[in-house]
Amino acid sequence: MKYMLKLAPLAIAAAVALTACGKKEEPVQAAPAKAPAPVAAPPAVIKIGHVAPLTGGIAHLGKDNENGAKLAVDEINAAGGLKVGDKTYNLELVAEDDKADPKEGTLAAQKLVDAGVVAVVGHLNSGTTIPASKIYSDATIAQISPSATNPKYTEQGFKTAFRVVANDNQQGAVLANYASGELKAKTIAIIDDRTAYGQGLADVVERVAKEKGLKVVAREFTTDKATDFNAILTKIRAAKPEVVMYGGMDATAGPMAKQMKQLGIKSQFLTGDGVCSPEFIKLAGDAGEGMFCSMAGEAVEKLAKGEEFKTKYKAKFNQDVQIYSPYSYDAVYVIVEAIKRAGGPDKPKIVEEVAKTNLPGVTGQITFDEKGDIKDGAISMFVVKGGKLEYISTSR
Ligand code: ABU
Repeated sequence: MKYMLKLAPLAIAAAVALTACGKKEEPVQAAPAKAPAPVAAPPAVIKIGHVAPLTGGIAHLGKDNENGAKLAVDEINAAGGLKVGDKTYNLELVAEDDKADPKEGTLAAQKLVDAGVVAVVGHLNSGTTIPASKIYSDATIAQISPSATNPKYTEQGFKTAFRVVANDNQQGAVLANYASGELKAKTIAIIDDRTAYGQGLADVVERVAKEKGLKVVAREFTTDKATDFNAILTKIRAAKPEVVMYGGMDATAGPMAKQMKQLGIKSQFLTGDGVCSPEFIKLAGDAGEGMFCSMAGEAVEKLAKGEEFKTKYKAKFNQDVQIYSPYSYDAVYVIVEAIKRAGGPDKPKIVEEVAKTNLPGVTGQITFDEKGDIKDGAISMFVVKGGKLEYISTSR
């Protein structure tokens, strides 16, 4: 009886098969149970932060910086990821928008720290980079700005603060020397946008210009959100300067150049790196012709890997480099090489290793001094000619 009960389910299955198909079929044998195939663990992820203004008047520059970092991260992942010893990591770029606003900058920095990034590329503006640097310092996270040039950033004693561009002590001196030397000016008017960058750079230009014997015939200011400069430009026209220097960004310099032309101001327009972009030319139109501007680094097209970078960038993003994407690209590689030497994503060790960087980047050889400033920083001069930025010279 016990034996029959055991056979009963098999007999029923056979009968069902016969009824369904009209012919006798062999009962289906259950496959012997196999051990499940091992599932490959997903690769570990290392998060790198990027932060810049992605909204507002200079969002195009923030996106340019972010694109440079993204290009580096994507090419490392496409090549199989970051190999450290016997481990392989995928990189994830965690991008934040600081709106070019100091308060938003600290909020964005805290978000990146909370997200678990091991290092940060950013911020773009000196006005956000400086206040955010305390947050990264407290979290022992390496911060590499690809574009903030105000000297104060690396003068606070934070071991975590680095930049891959020259600073405004150097840039301001080059601009003042250019006004007095190449442009042979005896008088200069200076405008700034009251940001940490714009005002800081204008202050250095004013100091060095005076040392060179130039007469500062007007010192005016605006804001980084202004669109109408007629009141200050009218005062400047009355002072008849040979040169008008502006410490600010391309978003305001473009309309400023247009309004200078409308007011019949014939002075030579001279600006810093925040204006040295294709966007300035687009905004200023033919009023931008002849403007001289500086860049706080090498002219990328003059470097061995510069043209290759520009081609890769255009192919991926279908747009041209604005200013500092090659520098944010290099900043990612500085971090990646530091992670390798640190033996993994150990934040304090990464800080120590970033300080020891000696990397041949797209933007030149990258090493840092004891403050975190790039050693042997370069300032390049350009002029707008025929609707394009034309390289003039580089000084160190
Ligand atoms: N250096 C130009 C723009 C970024 C900044 O320093 O605010």
